[in-house]
Amino acid sequence: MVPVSLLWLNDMVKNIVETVKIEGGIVLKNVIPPDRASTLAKYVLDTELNERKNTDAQKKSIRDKGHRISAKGIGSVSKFDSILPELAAYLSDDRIVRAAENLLGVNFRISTIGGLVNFPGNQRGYWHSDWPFNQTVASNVPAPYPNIVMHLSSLIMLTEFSSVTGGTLIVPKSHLIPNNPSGKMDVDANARHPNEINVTGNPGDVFFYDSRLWHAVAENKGDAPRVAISVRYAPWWLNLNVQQDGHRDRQRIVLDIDGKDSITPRISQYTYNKLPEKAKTLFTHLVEM
Ligand SMILES: O=C(O)CCC(=O)C(=O)O
Repeated sequence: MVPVSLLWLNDMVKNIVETVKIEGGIVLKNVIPPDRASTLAKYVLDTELNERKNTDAQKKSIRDKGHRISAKGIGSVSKFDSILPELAAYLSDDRIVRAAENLLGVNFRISTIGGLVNFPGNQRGYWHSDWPFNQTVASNVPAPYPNIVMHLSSLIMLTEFSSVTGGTLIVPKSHLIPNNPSGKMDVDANARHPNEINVTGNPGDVFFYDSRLWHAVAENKGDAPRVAISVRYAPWWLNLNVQQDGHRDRQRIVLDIDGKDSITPRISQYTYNKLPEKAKTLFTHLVEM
């Protein structure tokens, strides 16, 4: 007989998969215990401050090439080595792994991890879909793209997401449109959308969505930073080399045309060895060679 807990998980995974397919995304509750979410938020805030000089220089160099990146009042983090074993345990939550496997197929893997700090009074961002559908990025899937789940995104909420704190703005069901406002289309990327809503949730919840879903940074009207970690998932067959520093695919497809890109840092063998066993396959391709 199948244990009741497995039946419950099967139903839950079915609901996640269906909701992502129909609505474009879903909030998964309590992926991280609230006290650990608050410790991880502190890590992201401290690391943002340490990395700020470098990050600002990188963003400036991208803007100097004429590309649009980020919005005023947004900080980011790219290094997670010291917290990766803990984070990886949450990322291999059964609900996420089973839903991602269902949507992307076996051997799916992590494409990027990034920390996000939206400071009070930050600027609203532009409507876009995530890589590889963001048309401002050199390594994009050109619109009109086919109706296939090709990449998944998630936002781990480390502080509260609400209409006050700047919970991400989304347009439900927009993942079914074969284009997004980061490219040429008849929708103003900077304007309010009649169907927009804020993603809401508590520290430790995760917004899990099809990367095609239109979304934008919302204004944080609160008095404390809104902190999140963005984690994205790719099927085994999607070329992630374009995000690898020093790889010839990145050189040809991105750098040779002065295109906009982003780099996914590699992880050390030492950090990889410390990851929980069930999370390792998500990271194997990122281990330093
Ligand atoms: O910080 C947010 O609410 C949205 C982040 C975002 O736009 C992204 O990760 O692409």
